[in-house]
Amino acid sequence: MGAKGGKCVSQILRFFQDHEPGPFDPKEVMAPLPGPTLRAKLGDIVELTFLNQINPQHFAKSFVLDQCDSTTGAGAYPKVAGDTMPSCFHGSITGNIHFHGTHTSPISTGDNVFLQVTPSPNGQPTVTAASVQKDFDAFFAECEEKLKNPLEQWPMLWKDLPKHYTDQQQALLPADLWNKDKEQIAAGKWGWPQYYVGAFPYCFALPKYPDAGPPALRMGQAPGTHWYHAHKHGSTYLNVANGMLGAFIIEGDEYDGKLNAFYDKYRTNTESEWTASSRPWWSTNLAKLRTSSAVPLSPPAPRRHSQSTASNSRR
Ligand SMILES: [Cu+2]
Repeated sequence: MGAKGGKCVSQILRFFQDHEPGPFDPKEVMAPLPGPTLRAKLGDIVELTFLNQINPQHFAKSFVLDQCDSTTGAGAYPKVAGDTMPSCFHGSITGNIHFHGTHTSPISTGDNVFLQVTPSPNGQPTVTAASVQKDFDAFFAECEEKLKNPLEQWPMLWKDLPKHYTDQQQALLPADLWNKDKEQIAAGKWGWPQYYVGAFPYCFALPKYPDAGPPALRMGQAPGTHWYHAHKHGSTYLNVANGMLGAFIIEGDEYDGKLNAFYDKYRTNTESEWTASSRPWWSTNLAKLRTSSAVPLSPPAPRRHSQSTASNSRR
């Protein structure tokens, strides 16, 4: 995250174990884990690759346009609950990210809660981090250039995204979804396509208000402990209740700057690893605790459906 420093590592964000409605063993259903903590500084440009690697074949009735998600069998949703469109869970195998507390654009690749990133079709994650990396690297590089001016709004048009990626999206999207995207594309800068398959590149600035000189901005990003969560309308509750959220810490220069200046003495690199000679007493004790603990501190392995950043469920 950010134009400089910081190294991203992959991690299982969450999983959800489905079960048919009716009796089930609660021991079989483990508590979901929240997502990774994101950390950035004022003035940074946030670049995130959002992946949806759900197998849609496990949730065949979870994404039919303008219809409630449904399950079969006794106690089936939505019949037993009596829910009807639009007041029901719908589109729960699609996802997006909403960034709470960000002073940023609510459209295009910013804090856009209208996006619906669907899984790759046919049960195979054909759109992967590797398959989009080249396109997204090029996009992020251009985004960093454009957003150097904090008043710039970019991207605004479908053609601002890499052509290889948009061609692939057009080929993969089912006709009903692509037709909706086409209407938005035709609206030019007043529209932004809603539907994607497999992956979406988030890129937006955390604008820093200049203390001195003529202000280009009238407001800027506030430092703080913010948060993010999945915000697909129709399944936000389901997503968030299952752990699709995390902390988003945005550091400022003043308070955080002073703390960083102090702790940097103990850090060997930007990953916050401690030097052996100057390791604080509590980090040594933490290492002991980790090795002697009877309860594993690492999260349990996902059991049936794992994915990077999206939700699915039957109930
Ligand atoms: Cu929210």
